[in-house]
Amino acid sequence: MTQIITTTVSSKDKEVKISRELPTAIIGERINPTGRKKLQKELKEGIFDTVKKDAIAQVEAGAAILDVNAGVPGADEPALLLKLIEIVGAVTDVPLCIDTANPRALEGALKFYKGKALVNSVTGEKDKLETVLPLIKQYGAAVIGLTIDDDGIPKTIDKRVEIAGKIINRAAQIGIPIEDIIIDTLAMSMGSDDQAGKMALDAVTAIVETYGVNVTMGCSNVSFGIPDRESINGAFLAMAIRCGLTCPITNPLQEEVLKAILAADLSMGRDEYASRWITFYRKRMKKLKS
Ligand code: THG
Repeated sequence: MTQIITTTVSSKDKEVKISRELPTAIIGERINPTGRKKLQKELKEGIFDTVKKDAIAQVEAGAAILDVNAGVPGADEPALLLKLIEIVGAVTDVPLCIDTANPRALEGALKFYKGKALVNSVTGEKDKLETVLPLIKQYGAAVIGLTIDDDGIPKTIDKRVEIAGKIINRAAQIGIPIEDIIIDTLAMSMGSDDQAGKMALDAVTAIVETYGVNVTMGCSNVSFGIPDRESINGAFLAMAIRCGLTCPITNPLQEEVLKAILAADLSMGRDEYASRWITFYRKRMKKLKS
């Protein structure tokens, strides 16, 4: 029997639980300037209209957590990250996933954030383990562990399982419990490698069987460079949920994505009386009529 592990994250006012017995916890990916020229320009000029709009829309669509990334080339990332946390926290009440590779930005954000944050991310690389995990412990946060190490992205499932184990063990050594670790099995583009999707799905199954941990993936990555991305993202998400994915980083504003997640939850027996599906359907009907 695979273990059920519950991860809890929170904002000032709201707690979110992540587990395979609960509906999928969507981590909204939109507040990320990577590849969004218009958002990059706004953030550089100190304009936050798109951020506010995207934050509100993602939560309305069903995001349980919002990923916040301030990686604008040439900008002061530590300062911008604090600003984004402040602004998103003012217009929504969901917990945040702090997405940065900059240790100084991370520490500032953890100091500033009110609640139990989810940090995105640590890897199995030696220097990352030694800089990020102590901050997770100090601030009582939860963390996403990417299955990458000093040798790069592993080519086999076994190696991904091994790196996940290394992160979990190192965390345990400094007193971070396993429920505060969410493993990311790395969804890469199927446009550049047609085996990347299957690899990620098999890795989810293996990691869940081995450690029982909660699992995330940046699910929109799988469709880079292929037409009709929404359909691909939706099918991949539904299958990944069957394999044990509990908190995808994705875009709930894409209707096919949201429908796939809700239908997968219902099919997995995690939507009592189909009430979440029916609520979504009614909202959609109302919107179509207005
Ligand atoms: N794992 C973890 N964190 C991650 C990723 C991951 N964070 C970043 C990324 N991958 C997940 N977030 C996104 C955000 C946007 C897109 C994909 C993944 C995306 N953007 C459109 C594009 O580039 O074509 C542009 C957006 C727009 O203009 O609307 O697809 O794997 N832990």
